[in-house]
Amino acid sequence: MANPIALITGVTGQDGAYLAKFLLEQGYQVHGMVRRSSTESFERIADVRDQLHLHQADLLDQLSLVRLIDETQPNEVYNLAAQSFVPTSFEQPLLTGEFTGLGVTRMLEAIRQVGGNGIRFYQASSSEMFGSVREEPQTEATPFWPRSPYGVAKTYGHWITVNYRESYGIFACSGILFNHESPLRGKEFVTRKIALAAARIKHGLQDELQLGNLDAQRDWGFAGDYVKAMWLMLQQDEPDDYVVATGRKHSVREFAELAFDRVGLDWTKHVVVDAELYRPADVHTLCGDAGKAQRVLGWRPQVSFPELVALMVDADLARCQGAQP
Ligand code: NAP
Ligand code: F7E
Repeated sequence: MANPIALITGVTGQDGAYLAKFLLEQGYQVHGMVRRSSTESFERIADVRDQLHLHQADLLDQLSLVRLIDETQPNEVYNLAAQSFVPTSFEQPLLTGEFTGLGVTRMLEAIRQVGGNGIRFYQASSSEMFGSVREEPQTEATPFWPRSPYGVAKTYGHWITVNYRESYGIFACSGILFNHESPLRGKEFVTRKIALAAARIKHGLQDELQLGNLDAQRDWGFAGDYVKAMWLMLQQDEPDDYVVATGRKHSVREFAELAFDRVGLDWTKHVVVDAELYRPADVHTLCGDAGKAQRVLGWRPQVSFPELVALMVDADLARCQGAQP
């Protein structure tokens, strides 16, 4: 039998890189959608780039998506591309709505027009949809109350995925993933920002780390574990929606304490709170119940919170070796 074909939008991002490597290991022919840029941003996929088929297209351009599906004829589409940074969504709410919200409809329409019902579709939904949480822990049945333009756009993307499944019989799944991190995480997200700063301070490259809301709590897992849940969703007999989480929450303060401990430093001597980094409306606490993913998919997270912090700090320590101030 021919190798299954997967198409990943957002292949240059954190999850795209982990998913591409995982699917290659499973024997897939992997296609990645990249947008045109004057400088390439392929660092995260550099080690597998020669095994990937990359195509230029953009979530804003319907025709490019139709052409992409037509050319690649995928069995599975993983829609990971989005404007994914919450603070930017307050600065650029319209663009975030276009990429992160309407972009999902454009992908689904391209599949419906070109691919019929044979293509399996994964939508990267987010715990940010729970926002001002109605209950704890959050499950697939917890009502949404998003607190940012990003969360609102993701909520739209979630429901349009459900709607295309119900209206047109597309095998469309929405993974409601809680925060997941790794050494490939973007430097602006709080975990990577802390890990990198702890490493740089240890190496004498900086002295201070400015953070916002230290009390915010998140259910943080490892991205390498979470991409397996995405794939498992598309291997089931029926499409459905799943929460993917560890079931444990920790504060930003705890993350900082552990990260600085890892390099033998006292975080209170280096972290400075900057009110500018507070959000117009923040999500104060998130904690997911992945019981359904465990029961139906047989999925469980493998990397614990202390292991995740250590993994990230150690990777940044290695990157900082020999760096100039
Ligand atoms: P990420 O590192 O920010 O990657 C986002 C990707 O989207 C990048 O490859 C980016 O390409 C691409 N992209 C953005 N706008 C695009 C456009 N207009 N056309 C084509 N590509 C575009 O995000 P991530 O952490 O890997 O997350 C993957 C997905 O899961 C996102 O949808 C995110 O919102 C969602 N999610 C993430 C988490 C998490 O904790 N990581 C949790 C829940 C849901 P460039 O390289 O060109 O910028
Ligand atoms: O913030 C607080 C901040 O930016 C986490 C995205 O992947 O996960 C991510 O969204 C918390 C917030 O992630 C700083 O106020 C304090 O409460 O790392 P973050 P996020 O907003 O939770 C969800 C699931 C997604 O779907 C998103 O795409 O940390 N915080 N001080 C800070 N946050 C940042 N970025 N920088 C700070 O200095």
